[in-house]
Parts: sequence; structure tokens; C-alpha cells
Amino acid sequence: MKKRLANKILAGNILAAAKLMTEIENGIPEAVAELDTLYPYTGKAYIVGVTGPPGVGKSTLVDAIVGTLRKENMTVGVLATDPTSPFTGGALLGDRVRMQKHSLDQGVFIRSLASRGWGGGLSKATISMIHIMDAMNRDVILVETVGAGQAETDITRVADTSIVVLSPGAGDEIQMMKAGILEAADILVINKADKEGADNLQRELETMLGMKSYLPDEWRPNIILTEAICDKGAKELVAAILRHRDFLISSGGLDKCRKQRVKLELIEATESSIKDYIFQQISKDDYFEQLVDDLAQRRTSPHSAASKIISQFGK
Ligand SMILES: Nc1nc2c(ncn2[C@@H]2O[C@H](COP(=O)(O)OP(=O)(O)O)[C@@H](O)[C@H]2O)c(=O)[nH]1
Ligand SMILES: [Mg+2]
Repeated sequence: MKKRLANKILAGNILAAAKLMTEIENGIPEAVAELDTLYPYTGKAYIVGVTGPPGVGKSTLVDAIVGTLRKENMTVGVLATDPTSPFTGGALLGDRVRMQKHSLDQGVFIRSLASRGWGGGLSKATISMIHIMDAMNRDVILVETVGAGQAETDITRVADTSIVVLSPGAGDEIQMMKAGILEAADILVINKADKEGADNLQRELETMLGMKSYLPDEWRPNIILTEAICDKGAKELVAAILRHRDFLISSGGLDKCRKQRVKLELIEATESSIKDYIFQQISKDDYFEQLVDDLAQRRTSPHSAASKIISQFGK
């Protein structure tokens, strides 16, 4: 039974969307055909990445953003992940409790991604989830990732607007700078502005931005102070997101952003198709078996064996 879910999703069936997401997470092959059906209906949602070290208040902030967007009558999709708790299926219990206040709102669709579906950074599953939410006609899709290293910064490559969240103390900012994550930020949020050190952190970030010279037609990252637990600054943050969106539209950056995204998808899809092909061949073709033997006997190297496979593939 092909495309049994996709058509329902396009008709607005939320349970079907949840089901397809689970199939994607579990790597069910039929789910790919469903995604193909959905693909023409994607590309409309505005994608916002929210990243930063654990505990800075990303989930609380996402919740506050959702509330603000809903007041503007925008529909929202939220993708949350927390690789630090692999046994709870992704998100911390706290995330679920917090998000429950939106659970009766049909305009909000929240999904936690298990870390296996995440794979440390931006995985195929993540992009598929984004596509499903997009096909559900969400105006905005918020993707929360724990940004602790390079791999996680990947979300900034597919997000239209990338928000990096920091909080006073803990010295996270230094780490983030090292990881290059600040480079990718369109908006820098200093959450927990109620805590001591928020203004210091703001000065540090201002100084850092001041060291870079921005061209007149270049986006200069905004710094927004928030207190997510009491929704303070959420309105300003949403305003900054919309400002950045307007900037991207008028500068042509949005098209570039989206081209970059489909390019990554194409590379990913090509890689996985080649992989699938090779794994199929390896199990049935003597040629591959021979190569594996040669490798095991050290008669060739993995790199030259791969080159041989590729040239064979080319034929
Ligand atoms: N003092 C203070 N605490 C906050 C604020 N925002 C979030 N928190 C708390 O910080 C902790 C971590 O928040 P969470 O959203 O789970 O962080 P995440 O790991 O980045 O998603 C929770 O106990 C929140 O209640 C804030 O603005 N001020
Ligand atoms: Mg969180």
C-alpha cells in the first residue's frame, strides 16, 4: 500500500504525520516513497534553528517563541532533540511537560527526535522530519539542537534563521567561539538575563561582533536578551526573526539558503543511493567479494578499492 500516509498528511491528518515520522526514525523503506509524494508540497515553511549548550534554556525559549508565533496566528512545528538522554526517546521529560501547554493546540506540532535518528548532527531523518512538517503547512518550523561541537552546527546550514542561545556564566561563550558556532548565528540570544553576568556577556558579544566588519548589505547578528521562563524578550526575539526573514527575502539570501539546502539533500541522497547499491552488490557480486578479499590480504587499500568501485559504477 503505497502513499497511504502522504495523502492523509496533505489533507491535514496529524496522526498520519506522527506515524510517518516514526517510520522514518525506524528506517522503514516504504517511508521514502511517502516522502517523495510529499516533496512537491514542501519548501514553503520558514525554518528556524535554535542551538546552544545544554541547560541554557533552549526548550524554554522555543516554548516562548511558539506562544508568540501563535498569537500572530502562525502555525508552528517543533523538532526537539536531546542526545544526552538516549533512553527516553530523545527529549527530556521537562521538554514534554513544558510543551504540554501547547498540546491541545492544533496549530502546534511537536516532535522529539531520538538521538539515533539524529546521529550527532544533521541527519537524513532530521531533514525528512522538516519536510513532513513543511508538507503539513506549518508557517514556521523550529528545530532545537544541542550545539556542543562542529557536527551540531550543521543545523545552521539548513535553517533560514539560526539562533544561538547562551546564558551568563559557565564560560560557554568561549567554547562556542572555538566551535565556530557563533559564526553561524544570525541572532544571538542571551537567555537567563535575570542572572548575574548577562550584561558582561552582552559586552563580550558586542566586542566580538565589533571585530568583524560588516558590509552595508550584510546581516549583522542581532543580540537579544531574554528571560524565557517568564516569556520576557520573546516578542523582541520573534521580531528579530521576522526582520532577518525580511532581510533574506529582499537580499536574495533566502533563495541562496534554500539552494544550499537542496544541494545538501542531493549530496546526501546520492551518497546513500551509492551506498545502498554497493551494499547490494557486495552481497551478490564476485567482483566486490574479490575486492574485499584483496583488502583483507592487504593487496589493495580501501581508497584504491573504492576508486575501482566508482570507476566500475561509472560504466
Ligand atoms: N533563571 C532562569 N532560568 C531559566 C530561564 N530559562 C530557562 N531556565 C531554566 O533553565 C533550565 C534549563 O532549561 P531548558 O529549556 O531545559 O534548557 P535546554 O537544555 O537548553 O533546552 C530549566 O530549569 C529552566 O527552567 C531564564 O530565563 N532564567
Ligand atoms: Mg532542551
